[in-house]
Amino acid sequence: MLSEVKTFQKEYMTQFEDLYAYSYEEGTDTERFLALGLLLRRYYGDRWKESVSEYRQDKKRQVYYFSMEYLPGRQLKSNLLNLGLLQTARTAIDGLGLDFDQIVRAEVDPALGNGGLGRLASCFMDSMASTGIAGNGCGIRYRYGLFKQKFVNGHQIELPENWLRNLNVWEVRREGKAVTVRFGGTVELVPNADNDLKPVYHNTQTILAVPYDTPQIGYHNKTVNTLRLFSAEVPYEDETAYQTPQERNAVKQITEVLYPDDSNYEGRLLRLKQEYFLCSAGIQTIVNHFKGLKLEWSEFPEKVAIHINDTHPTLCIPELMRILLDDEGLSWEQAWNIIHKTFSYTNHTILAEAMERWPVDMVERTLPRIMQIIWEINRRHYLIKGALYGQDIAHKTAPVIDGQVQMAHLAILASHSVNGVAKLHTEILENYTLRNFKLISPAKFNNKTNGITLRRWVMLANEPLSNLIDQRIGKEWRSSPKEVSLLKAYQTDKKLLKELLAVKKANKERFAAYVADQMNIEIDPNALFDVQIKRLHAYKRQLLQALHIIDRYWRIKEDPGSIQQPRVFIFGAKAAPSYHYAKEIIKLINALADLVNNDPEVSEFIKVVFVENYGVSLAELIIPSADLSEQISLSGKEASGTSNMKLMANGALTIGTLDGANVEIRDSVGEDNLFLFGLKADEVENLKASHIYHSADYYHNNPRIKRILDTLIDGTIPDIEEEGRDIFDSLVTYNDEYFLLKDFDSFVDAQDQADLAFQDPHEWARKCLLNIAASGNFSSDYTVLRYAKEIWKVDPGLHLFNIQDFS
Ligand code: 26V
Repeated sequence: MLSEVKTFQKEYMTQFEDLYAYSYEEGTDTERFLALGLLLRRYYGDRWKESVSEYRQDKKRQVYYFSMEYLPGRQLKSNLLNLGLLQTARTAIDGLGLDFDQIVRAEVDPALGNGGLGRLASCFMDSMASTGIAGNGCGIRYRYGLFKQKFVNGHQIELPENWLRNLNVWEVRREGKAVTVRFGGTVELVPNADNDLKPVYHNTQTILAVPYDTPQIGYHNKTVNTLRLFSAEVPYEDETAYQTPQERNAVKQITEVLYPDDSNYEGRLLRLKQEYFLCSAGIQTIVNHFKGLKLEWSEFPEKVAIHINDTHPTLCIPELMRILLDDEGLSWEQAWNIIHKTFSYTNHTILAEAMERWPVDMVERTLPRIMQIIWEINRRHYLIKGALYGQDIAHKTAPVIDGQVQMAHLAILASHSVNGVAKLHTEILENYTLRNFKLISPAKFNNKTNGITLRRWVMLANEPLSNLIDQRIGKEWRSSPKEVSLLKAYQTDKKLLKELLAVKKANKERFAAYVADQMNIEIDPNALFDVQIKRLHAYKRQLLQALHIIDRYWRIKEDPGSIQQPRVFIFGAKAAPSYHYAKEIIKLINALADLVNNDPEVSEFIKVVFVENYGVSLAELIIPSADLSEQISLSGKEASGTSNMKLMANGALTIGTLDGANVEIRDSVGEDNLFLFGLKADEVENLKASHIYHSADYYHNNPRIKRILDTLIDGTIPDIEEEGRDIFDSLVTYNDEYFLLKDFDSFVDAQDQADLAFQDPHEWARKCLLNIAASGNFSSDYTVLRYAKEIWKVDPGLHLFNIQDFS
């Protein structure tokens, strides 16, 4: 270790001086970070090369995970951990008189995603490498990530996120592997010498897709996979085609910025272009690789498994059809057969308003050949499925309905596997949302409950907890996550429970220091830290928590002493820029924070903290400090949730509805170790169908609710005239679409129980321990192993996993 540290220090100093021509002592933290990153490249370079060449030489079956979003977080510590170099690097860097943790924080956190879907993709990349699955990620190298969020007078303001302003040390530009992507123009089908129809293109625009590769390093194994992100550029040899700066800019526009997840999905031309750009570039890359293997086309599905993360990359399907038909001369039947064996699709949402649909004329204008292929898929669908199941079913499941391309329909029809992301979600898909598809192809449907990588979310985010676990049960849990359940045996071990509380306290102090420094708010680490961190959306019901805070406010005002347990309500959330209602909720919570935090009578018992610019790095700071995990979506709406798993793994107790993966969390940790409340999914459906819910009755008949809602419009909360009125109306006048008022009393009861439970630290710590012990079940290592076995049919590499572990 000592000589390793010395070598590392020497190499680091040389690396720094080579790069900047002065000593590391004079550098900035960013420079120190960049030198460290560049040094690391030498440590994984060989393994990366070997993994890639092994996959090629052995003609290994590979997975290609297509996602419009990735949220990898900072990569320095993660790469060091997986390489087994974390302690060496820390000792070496600190030994040079630098601050390792400060240097770590100088890395930018790439916000190339909106939320759960993007973070899941990154957990999967880490887990595929760590379980030795030959998995590649395909995505877009957005020039600007998701906007940077600022609060001005409590309102969300969006600023551009220029994440590439410094060198990105992890990526490698591979210009030599660039491919071209065609847009627009017209296409004519002309018979060739064999009398086959071949497309002839006129006036198309050609754009270069340049790949940037980032290594995905496996944990303590030899695997280094690749995340390939494509950037749109003007083709070098075709520069004359883009003469004006406007024309050249239009090309770069395609990968300029990530689209925010909007409450009401609206097809936008640029988004369609982005999606096709990713699909075409990725599929061409796969085809090029496959052609290098010199195999028959019929062997394509044996070598390639393509997974599409939600419907966003669905155009991969017609794009591969296009290449097989037009460039490779396969028949429709041969090509479709290959498609079907190759593709699988994950659904991440059942919200109807988020479903992707594209107007046929827009697709026609932008991607004329692709639209022809979609029409042919549609024609054959009616022919075959109509004959088998009748025209009504064929119509309801068609790829094109009412002049709109239905992305989900296309994805489901073409794929051999369609999965939901938690048990309840999959059941809802099968029985309601996608029931007609289940009818025509029952065997396609399956569930794969989401997971999280414990490496990032426990080992890196919560080193003190990880060390404590090591001390008790050894280190096996680090490569075999279910072994964390051995902790269960210690649930009555007073010493351990005390240590657990001490770790939590230290993490709370660390977050409190951040809040004091960044927001100038003092929070007490002895208070209960109550955390809700996720995209801002009406169905996730951040507003329910806001109403609960107002309730506490009045309880304290009216009867000081009625609330005994001090709490800090912590929020982190971004709202899509055009999602007006979500932004109003942000303003309400910020205004409420002003009211509560500045009222000495109240602030002793309630503090409200809405952190700015929530993302992966902030999550890593907040989650280890949480006591209570808010998972309070309206039952049936949250596909899975993954912050529920991260919080549980860090010893927070869940308060939640039986929604998404909360159901599995309940099953594995036991009903006594979380706080459940509210309507169940079937009760929500029945209530909706019966039309008997009148939210105004709750307002008029429940004095507590009336009091709270009046607070929104009577000036108690400063500066929310408009927002308060709109929110009031949504709950009273527009019948409370997400049943907040219906669930309110049961929510507050559960919150009061949580208060009570928190007052017995020993018992609370025992429940924390049981949550941590159950969290191994939610390792994304198991999730990807299930995908590998049941969907992708790929073998994990040599690794430490026991096959029983994930069955
Ligand atoms: C939606 C849309 C709508 C169309 C325009 C572009 C766009 C981009 C992103 C999104 C995000 C919605 C999908 C999503 O993040 N779903 C979440 O996926 C998590 C991982 O499976 C899951 O845990 C969450 O419950 C689910 O909301």
